[in-house]
Amino acid sequence: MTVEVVTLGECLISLIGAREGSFAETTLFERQVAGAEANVAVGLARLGHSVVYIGRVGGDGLGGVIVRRLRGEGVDVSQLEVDPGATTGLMIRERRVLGAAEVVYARAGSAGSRISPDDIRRAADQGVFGPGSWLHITGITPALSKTASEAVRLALDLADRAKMTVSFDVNLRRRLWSDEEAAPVLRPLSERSDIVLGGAEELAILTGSHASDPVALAEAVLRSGPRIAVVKLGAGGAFAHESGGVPISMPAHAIATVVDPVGAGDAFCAGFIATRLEGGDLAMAVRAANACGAAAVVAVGDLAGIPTRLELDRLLADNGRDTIR
Ligand code: KDG
Repeated sequence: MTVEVVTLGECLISLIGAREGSFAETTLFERQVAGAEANVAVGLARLGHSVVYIGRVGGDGLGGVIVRRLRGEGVDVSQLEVDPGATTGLMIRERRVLGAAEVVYARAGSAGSRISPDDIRRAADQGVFGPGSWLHITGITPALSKTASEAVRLALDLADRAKMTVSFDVNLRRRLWSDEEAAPVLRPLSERSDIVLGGAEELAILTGSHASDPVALAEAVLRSGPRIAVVKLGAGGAFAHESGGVPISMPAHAIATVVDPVGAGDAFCAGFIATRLEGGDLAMAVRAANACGAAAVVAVGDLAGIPTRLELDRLLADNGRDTIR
């Protein structure tokens, strides 16, 4: 099996408020597919790369929705197990135009949280971990359960052995664990990765640094082992530093309005990984990542805005035009 990217995690059903407003005022929710690593997988598939997703969904209709959606997007779901003993995890979220939108998880004991080293071994037996491939992990999976945390560590061991490139997106989820619980678990994962991506606050917690300045944060990441650090700055674009290289500060891809910010970081990772796989340098990768992140926030739902190859090429070539006639 030749695969460019392997990822693992929990894919969720996301119930998103159909209109802007608080939970108290929201009566209609739209059913969508979400989950950080699955979002990255879909992004990579849309950009033309082969990607295997390792995980578990419930033996309920909702698990079926996920399998069909990922398969339909071109993600290899041969390692996405349907677990009849558990239900599919849910993420319920309101949408707000003012202030932070609230998220409620219903995922404790979910099928996705039951991912274990056995799932990784099964995938490895199918030849999923091999030289030349890329492993993408996030800090969400280790928060889900002991077996999920072990699964991530085994995936890293196998990636090390196969000399795969490893990217790690911090994705701190405070509804799942505290900073004090997360930092000691995430730090060794980050230190063993080649590329670490995260928001400034996440990287400060990860590195134990008191800095908020992206330059200092990236340096702290590089000192701990990885060769590339990427600080995602949202509307401020991104800052990236590769050991021995010149640091890059890249403005965000301009957009008029943020419609739904959730999933932007995953689209960013997809654009970054895809460009590196295509031989692009750090600046090209960050530019594509910014464009993917911008595309993601102008549509409702994690997956809706992630660009296809054609859309990304247009965004990158776009000189401020608003219509293609
Ligand atoms: O990055 C978006 C994800 O946060 C969302 O899809 C759900 O993976 C998720 C999580 O655990 O928060």
